[in-house]
Amino acid sequence: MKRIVALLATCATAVGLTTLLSPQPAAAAAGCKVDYTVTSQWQGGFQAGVKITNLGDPVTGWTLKFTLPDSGQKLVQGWNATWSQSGSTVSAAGIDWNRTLATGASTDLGFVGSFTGSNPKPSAFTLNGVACTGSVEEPPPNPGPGTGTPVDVNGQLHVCGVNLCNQYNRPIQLRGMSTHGIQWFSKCYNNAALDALAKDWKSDLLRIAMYVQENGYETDPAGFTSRVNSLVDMAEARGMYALIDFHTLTPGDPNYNLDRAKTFFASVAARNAAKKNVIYEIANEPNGVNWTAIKSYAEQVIPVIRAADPDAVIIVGTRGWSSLGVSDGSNETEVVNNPVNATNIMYAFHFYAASHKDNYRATVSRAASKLPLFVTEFGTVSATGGGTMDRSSTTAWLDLLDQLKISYANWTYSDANESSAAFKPGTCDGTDYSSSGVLSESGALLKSRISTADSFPTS
Ligand code: IDC
Repeated sequence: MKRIVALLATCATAVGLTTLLSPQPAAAAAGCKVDYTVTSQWQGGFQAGVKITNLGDPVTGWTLKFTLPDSGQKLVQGWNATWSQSGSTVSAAGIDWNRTLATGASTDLGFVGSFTGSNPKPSAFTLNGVACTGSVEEPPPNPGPGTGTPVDVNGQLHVCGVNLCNQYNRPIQLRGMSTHGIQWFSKCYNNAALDALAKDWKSDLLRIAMYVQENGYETDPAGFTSRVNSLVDMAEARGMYALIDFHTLTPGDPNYNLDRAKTFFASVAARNAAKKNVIYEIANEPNGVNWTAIKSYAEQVIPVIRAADPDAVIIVGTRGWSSLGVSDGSNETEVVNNPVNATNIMYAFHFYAASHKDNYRATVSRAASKLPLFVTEFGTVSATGGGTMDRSSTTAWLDLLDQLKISYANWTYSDANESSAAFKPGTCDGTDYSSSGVLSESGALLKSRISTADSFPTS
C-alpha cells in the first residue's frame, strides 16, 4: 500500500519587486501543494511519486524544483515531465499534456532515484519559484487488500462471454451511481459525499460524467482531465470502480468529438493504466447518427486506450441515445450483425423508467444473450431527467438487470433540482449525505436497492 507523505515547508509567497512599480497588472495568486510518495525501495534505489496540486491561478507552464538532501541521492529517470538534476537540485518541467494546470488541478509525476546512505525525503519543493506549502483535503488512505471492498474482492475486470467478470473469471454485477455533469455539480463530489456513497450506499461504482460540450471538457481539457483523474483516485481510495464517461450528448454524432476523445483517452488511460478500478465509456449517448458511424468512432478510440491501458474494459455507446437503436425504430440486430472489431468491450444501454418500458425491456432480455451489456446510465423518471418517479417500472427494470447480472449506474448522485437527483436541492451545500432526510424519492429507492449485500464470487 502506498503511503502519502505531505511535505509541508514554511515559506511565504514570493512577491516580485515589479509589483511595486506601477502601472502593473495585479500579481497572479500563487500556491501549490506537493504529495511525495516513496512507492518502492530496494538496495540502492527507490521509486517515488510526486503529485503537484496548483492552488494558485491557472498556469500554462511550470517547473517543479526540489532538493535531494542526501549527497548520495541521484535522479536516474523520471516520467510525465522533463527531468534534470544540477547539484542537489532536481527540476521537472511540464510537458505537452500537463503543462496547463487549472486552479485546484493536479498532475502526477514520478521518478526512479539511487541512493547510497540513508534515503531521506527531498525538501524545498517549489513550483515556478513558489514554495509548495499548501494543503488540501486528503482522501482517506487506500483500504488495500483484505478490506472486502468491491475492487478488493473483484480486482481487474474483464469481459467473458456476455458478462462482466472478476479476477476469478466469474460473472458479477456492479451497482452504483453516476455523477451529474462535473462542470456543474463538483461541490457534490467531496470526501464526505463519496464516503457516504461507499459506506452507506455500499456502491460498487462511481460513474464520472464528464460532459464534452455545455461548458465541459472542450472549454478546459487539462482542467477536466485532472478533475476526472482525481475522482478516479477518490473512488479507488474507497474501493469503488470508476467509470470514466466521455459524456457526449449534443451534438449526437460522437465523431464530432473524435479528436478530443483521442486526446482525452490517451491521457487518462496512460495516467490510470496501473489501476484496477477504471472502466472507460467512450461516448455517452450517440443520437441522430447511424451505427456505422458509431462503430467507426469506436474503432478509432479503442486502440488509443488499448495502447496505454491494454486490459481495461471499454464500453461503447449505441444508436438512439444508447438504446441499442430502439429509440430510432431499430434494434440490437444492427450491433449483433456488425459488432465493433475489438475485444474486452461492452455495449451501453440507457433507459428512463417512466419513458421506456416493455418494448425496451424485451430488447434487453433478448440482447443480453448475444451482447455484453452495461447500463451505464438510467433514471427512475422520464427521459427529461424530471417528472414523477415511476416506481413500478423502475422495480421491473432493476429486477431484470439483477436477474441478468447487468451492471448499472443511476442518474444522478447530486442535489440537482430535478426528480432524477438522489439528494434534495441544497444537500451539497451542507455536510450530511447520510441521513434519510436528505434523500429524494428516487435517492431513497436507489439507496435501498444498491446497499443490499453483493455476493461477488471469490473462487
Ligand atoms: C440532463 C440533466 C439536466 C441537464 C441536461 C442537459 O439531468 O440537468 O440540463 O441533461 O445537459 C440523458 C443524458 C443526460 C441527461 C439525462 C436527463 O445522458 O445528460 O441529463 N438523460 O435528461 N439521456 C437520457 C436522459
